[in-house]
Amino acid sequence: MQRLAIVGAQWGDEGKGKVVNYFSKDFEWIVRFSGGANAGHTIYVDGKKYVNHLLPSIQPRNASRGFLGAGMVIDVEQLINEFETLEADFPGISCRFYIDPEAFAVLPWHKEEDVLLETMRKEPIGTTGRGIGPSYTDKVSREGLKLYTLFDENLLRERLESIYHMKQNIYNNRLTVSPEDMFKYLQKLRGELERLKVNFTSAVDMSRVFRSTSVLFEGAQGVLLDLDFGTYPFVTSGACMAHGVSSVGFSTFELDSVYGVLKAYTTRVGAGPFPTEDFTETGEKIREIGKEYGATTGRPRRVGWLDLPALRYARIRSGLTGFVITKGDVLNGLEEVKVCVAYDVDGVVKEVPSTSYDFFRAKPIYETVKGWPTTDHINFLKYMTFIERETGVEIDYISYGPKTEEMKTRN
Ligand code: 2SA
Ligand code: MG
Repeated sequence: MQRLAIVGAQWGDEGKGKVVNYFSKDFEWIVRFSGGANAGHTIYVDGKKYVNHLLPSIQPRNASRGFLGAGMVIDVEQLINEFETLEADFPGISCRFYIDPEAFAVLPWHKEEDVLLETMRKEPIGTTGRGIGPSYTDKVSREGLKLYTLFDENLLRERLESIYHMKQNIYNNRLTVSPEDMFKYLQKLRGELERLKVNFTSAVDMSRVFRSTSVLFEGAQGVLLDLDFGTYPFVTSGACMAHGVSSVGFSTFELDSVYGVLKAYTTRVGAGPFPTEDFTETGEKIREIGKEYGATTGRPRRVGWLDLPALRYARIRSGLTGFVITKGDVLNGLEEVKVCVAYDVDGVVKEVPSTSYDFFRAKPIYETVKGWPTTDHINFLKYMTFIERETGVEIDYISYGPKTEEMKTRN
């Protein structure tokens, strides 16, 4: 396979990092195309755990390289921390990463704004506080700072003056740091990036390279958190579906496969509709066994049952061609497992929600299936067949533990 996109099929935290890491041995390039340091992608190398927030999940032991695409919003300070962590164990690894200079920077005030806006919302979204919403907002309202600005002192000063001028007008002169402080801060970060020998190369210059080799596109969060088609307004501000590869110059037609990573149950962190949420002891048990705590914020994740209408919606919206199922082992030993097969939306039974608004009104209609002692058991195989039949998408791979190698093909 030359080009594979891996996206979350639910509300994120399906185990994409691990799945990407598994496939990374077969790909020359691992590309993040959206989001920022809100993501938490966990990988293991020689038994040691690494949590990447910005860096693509390349396998340090292999030769693969990472690309951070223009659709991302990049907190440069956090990026340098991630490089330092990897450098400590894999000296020189930073020069295997390339960043599109068209990507936007998350600036310190974006993180402050993120936290402040949450306190002002009647219904807080439960953001990660990583400045994602405000930096995408600035991008769209044309007050953002592209990374190439960092490499031209005059341009950087000019842009900072313009952005300050605008912000001080909007916020009644409430910004306390000066453009000069921000200039010095960004110059310092630039120096660090140069010391680490990180490459800045645009997708335009990479076009031939990417088309002459194998590329794995690593999605962030999940389809139901996508800015356009997730459960708006309880979504993130980036593209969580395969169409996001357009920010790296690819059409979705150029992808050989789009794998949706699907957790055998469902979780969600942050506020917003979650039709199959379970508030009983079983839900708590699953949270503990599945270690369902935010990889970025440490927040307990909400837990619930598998939601087939949501998966069908994800399949259609994101053009999924296959599933990778994760964490079936977390449910080992449960006597019964509930599965939502349809929604009751204001008295109308729907197998697929028509719009994201249906998620807000949906009452789940459940079927109960028999549990399994291990994921090799016939009942888990039946569970997978049931999912395949009900969604029309085959499960191509099964992950049965957190380690990279704990993964097998379905057949
Ligand atoms: P934001 O910060 O603006 O992107 O938050 C908006 C919503 O998107 C959700 N979101 C996430 N959901 C699941 N996993 C994410 N990554 C971290 C993880 C989250 C964490 O791997 O666990 O540690 O809390 C992620 N990032 C954003 C967020 O909860 C809001 O609902
Ligand atoms: Mg996550």
